[in-house]
Amino acid sequence: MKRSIFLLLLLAIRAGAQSPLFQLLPAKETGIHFSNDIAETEELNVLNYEYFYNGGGVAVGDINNDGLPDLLFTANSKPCKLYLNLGGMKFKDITQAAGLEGRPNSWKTGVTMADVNGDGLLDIYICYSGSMSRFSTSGSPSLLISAMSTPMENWAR
Ligand SMILES: [Ca+2]
Ligand SMILES: [Ca+2]
Repeated sequence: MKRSIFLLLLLAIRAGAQSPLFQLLPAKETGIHFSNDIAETEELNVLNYEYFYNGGGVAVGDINNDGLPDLLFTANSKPCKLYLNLGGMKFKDITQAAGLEGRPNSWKTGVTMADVNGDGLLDIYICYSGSMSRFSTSGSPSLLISAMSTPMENWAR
């Protein structure tokens, strides 16, 4: 009896080890082209700017209430990217249509989606780091309340 339980356990462990939980999908299949590339310079680096390695982020939320989770990526110094989930692991870049590139010349440290004002629509909260006055202007976190109340169906076209 002990031997058969041991064999069953061994088979279960082995079977689990052979099937990965996640599979990497290429960007050309998903439509998601995003990378948080950070370029150090003599002026802009962690010695001169303590938030240099803080940031970038991803928020998941159903911004058009179609039951499919949509994705918003923030990069430290590059524009944000908002992707509408088309289903079947296919996404459409709707960043420009949504006007969510983020502030130019700013340092983004994260993003989240939540219904902050309780109107039943997701709100997007993009966080900017402290002052980068030596490099550019920055400001307080951005809260886009009910930005999704604008016609999302137009963005999906
Ligand atoms: Ca959706
Ligand atoms: Ca809301």
